[in-house]
Amino acid sequence: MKIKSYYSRTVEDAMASARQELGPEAMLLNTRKAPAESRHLGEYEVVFATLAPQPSDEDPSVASAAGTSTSDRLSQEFSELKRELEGMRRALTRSAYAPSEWAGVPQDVSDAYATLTAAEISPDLAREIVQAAGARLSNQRGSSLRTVSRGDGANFQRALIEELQSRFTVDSSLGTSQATPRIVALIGPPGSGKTSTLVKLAVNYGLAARRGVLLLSMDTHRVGAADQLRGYAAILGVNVHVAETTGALAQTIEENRAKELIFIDTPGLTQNELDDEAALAPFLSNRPDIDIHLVLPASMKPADLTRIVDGFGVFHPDRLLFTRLDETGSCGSIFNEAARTGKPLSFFATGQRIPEDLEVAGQERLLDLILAGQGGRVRTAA
Ligand SMILES: Nc1nc2c(ncn2[C@@H]2O[C@H](COP(=O)(O)OP(=O)(O)OP(=O)(O)O)[C@@H](O)[C@H]2O)c(=O)[nH]1
Ligand SMILES: [Mg+2]
Repeated sequence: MKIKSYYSRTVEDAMASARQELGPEAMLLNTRKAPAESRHLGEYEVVFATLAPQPSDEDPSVASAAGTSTSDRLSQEFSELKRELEGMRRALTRSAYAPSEWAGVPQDVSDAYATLTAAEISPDLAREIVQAAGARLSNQRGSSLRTVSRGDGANFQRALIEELQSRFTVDSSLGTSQATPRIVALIGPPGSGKTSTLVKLAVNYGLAARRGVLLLSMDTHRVGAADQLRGYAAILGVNVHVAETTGALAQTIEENRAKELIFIDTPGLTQNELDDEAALAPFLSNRPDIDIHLVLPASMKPADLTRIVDGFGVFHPDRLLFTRLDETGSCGSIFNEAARTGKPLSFFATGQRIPEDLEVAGQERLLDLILAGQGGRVRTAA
């Protein structure tokens, strides 16, 4: 294997030289700002590996980092690779932005775009946010990002946080009014974490506060689904009812008006099954006293998530509740959906432990997760 570095004014130019010389099979190992000692060769360095040895290059802008390939050399390259991974991700994302749009734009601004897209905030939304943050800073809507002066880094980042915060809301109250019983239904795709989150909520907001709690299961689809809830209920010493029909559900609610909190578990529905559930969606969405939380895995691909959120629109969910935050490093899709739908975020589930792995959804928490890609340089304002 041969490892070779290419230097140029931009990442794109360096990559073009490498591809031209090494061909399409060459593997990109690293992209970074060139270290000070080799900055004279070009501002950016891209490192490629090829299996076949390549003829040496006379071009002074191209420096060979190969030499005889020893294991020391390789391990050095790989530890370097690890350290530079975050920088590479940002540099590559930055290079996805149209060069004409970026020309003259300060690094803080392009870094912000890179961080947002690396967190999987959709590119269009990320661009809009970065532009709006620039406009916020200069207080002129539609003004160019180039008007953000280079010394404005901290102010720009503050404007960025304000802009992000202005685009989504959080609300972790349970129920649609303070009147009791407060009734909460969890809906969502199969396996998204509805039942376990429902139990976490029942423990944290019912049992821990010594409130009268009733668990209701509409999940008669899957073999053993209601038993799963019964099992938890038995451990917790809480009542559980299984309702086969929406009529039975309504009746059980009426019979339990003395309870303070009623949690309704529903079957996990695929896109195809959404249409089959003719009765459940209109029933829930026509009951203003039922607070409907759409339970979604944060680890899902953004496009799939959008499709699922749209599919569950027939239920008119009141809030979005995200699970599996522990399983993903990119929480931008939570932001995408909260911003796109305007629905408040209610809770975050962060693991399998019941009842511990549940948090109220916090604006600052989500921004921390999204901006963590900036290596801690951007923190949410205290
Ligand atoms: N890592 C992780 N696992 C979770 C989280 N929430 C739930 N799970 C796990 O996901 C699996 C499915 O959880 P359930 O609560 O049964 O999901 P569900 O939405 O009720 O599933 P269906 O009723 O089949 O649609 C279980 O193994 C849970 O322990 C979370 O926040 N993080
Ligand atoms: Mg379930």
